[in-house]
Amino acid sequence: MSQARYIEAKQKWAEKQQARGFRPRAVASSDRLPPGQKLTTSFPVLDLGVQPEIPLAEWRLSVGGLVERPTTLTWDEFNALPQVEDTSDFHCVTTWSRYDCRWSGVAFTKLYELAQPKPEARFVYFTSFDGYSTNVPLAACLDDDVLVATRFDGAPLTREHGGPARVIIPKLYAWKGAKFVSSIAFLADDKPGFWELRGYSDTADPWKEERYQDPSSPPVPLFPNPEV
Ligand SMILES: Nc1nc2c(c(=O)[nH]1)N[C@H]1C(S)=C(S)[C@@H](COP(=O)(O)O)O[C@H]1N2
Ligand SMILES: [Mo]
Repeated sequence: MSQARYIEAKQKWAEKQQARGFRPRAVASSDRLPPGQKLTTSFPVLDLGVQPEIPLAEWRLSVGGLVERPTTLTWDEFNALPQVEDTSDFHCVTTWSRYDCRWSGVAFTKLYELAQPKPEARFVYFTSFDGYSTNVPLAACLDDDVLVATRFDGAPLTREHGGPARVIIPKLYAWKGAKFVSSIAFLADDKPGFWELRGYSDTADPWKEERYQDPSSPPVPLFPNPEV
């Protein structure tokens, strides 16, 4: 499927669910699997039809926006930061979940500490090398299981799963974790990302089944997303 048709199909799906008045299911299926999810042991690949190839010598991660110390890290500088490992479950909005994903990389809180966000910063906007973007409330990024991961299950992160580096936010649906991440911006106001502009939830809590925007809430302003 072409990229445009894939995006259109996924957007139509979200619109249909919204039009139907999608309502979260009341009960989780177990204490580990969020409601409406099915467990898989495979690891599906979801992207926009592009898996950008970024030579490590050219890779940069910029951390900026409302911060005291805007920073751009090279691959070597990034890898010289303290490394952490965390095992977490992965929940995709298209209803598959995968347990026990072992990620390692740099804790989001470490990047937060380096850049020193100003008190006005309340949202985080991630941008990727494939033109993807996603927005997350800052509070949700400050859990100690949130990482910019460069390794998965003990091996360097493959390109199909978002290498050289991707964001992992285990407590939210996986679209909130930008693969091929290139920049992290701290913002005062929320700014919808790629799927959030196309009907997906802003907050994306899998336990509350926040898959789509609530049709009764005001629509997200459809300003053109400059990254795409
Ligand atoms: N840059 C980028 N990040 C992305 C996506 C994407 O298309 N591009 N898809 C998101 C979605 S919808 C999911 S479910 C996960 C999929 O990660 P995986 O391909 O490693 O399973 O990445 C998320 N991050
Ligand atoms: Mo997804």
